[in-house]
Amino acid sequence: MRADIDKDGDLALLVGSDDRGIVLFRNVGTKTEARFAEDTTFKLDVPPLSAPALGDLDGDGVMEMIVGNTGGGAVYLATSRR
Ligand SMILES: [Ca+2]
Ligand SMILES: [Ca+2]
Repeated sequence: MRADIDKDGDLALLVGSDDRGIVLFRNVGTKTEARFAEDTTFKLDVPPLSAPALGDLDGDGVMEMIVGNTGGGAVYLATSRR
């Protein structure tokens, strides 16, 4: 899925993997000519074969993440304002 997770105006990719949790690819190109590179500092341990989804579930203007997985469960990850 694509989202502007760092609010700098360009989109990043959050991708579920089979054994590496959620992998983040940041746009290291431009807004009009995107080029994605993995952010190896991003670590999010979730069950195998997970799939992320982002949305503002509680309407506070900050996105939360829900991660579905093959076990039929889901992990809810809340963000916080700083
Ligand atoms: Ca961004
Ligand atoms: Ca929210």
